[in-house]
Amino acid sequence: MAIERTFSIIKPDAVAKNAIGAIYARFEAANLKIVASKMIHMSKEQAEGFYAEHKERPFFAALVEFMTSGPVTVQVLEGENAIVKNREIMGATNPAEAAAGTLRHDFAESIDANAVHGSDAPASAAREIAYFFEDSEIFSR
Ligand code: RTP
Ligand code: MG
Repeated sequence: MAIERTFSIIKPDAVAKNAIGAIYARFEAANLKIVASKMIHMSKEQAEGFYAEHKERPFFAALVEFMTSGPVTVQVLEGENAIVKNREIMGATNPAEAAAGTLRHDFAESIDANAVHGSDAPASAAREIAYFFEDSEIFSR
């Protein structure tokens, strides 16, 4: 299996819960390496651009409002099968449906405030990494 990179966000709800370290520990326990990391507070324009694929969806305005409601951490995770592995660690979008032991089961409150984001495919991973990080900010190891 090839080494991949994926893009991850710890969303405002999980940052507010003081869960950054607990979530980073889950990534590391699954052999995903954090090769880039920073804390930001997204602007409305930044969040709208990031979620452009959802622009026509009924939840778009609420999603942008939530994602700009407080600081988040953005990170690049690297490892074997990183994109699918991270989605498994995260659990279902709706925490009520997320399996026990997943991040959304353990840290999320609702489908809106659902603790984490993770890229869903190689093309979106590449786009999302480039949206937040310069190549010089990523430290492959
Ligand atoms: P994410 O992009 O945040 O990793 O989550 P995802 O792939 O599991 O879900 P996606 O379909 O990409 O939706 C992005 C975010 O929009 C919110 N959402 N709300 N109310 C709703 O029906 C609804 N559906 C999606 C969620 O916060 C989801 O994470
Ligand atoms: Mg998504």
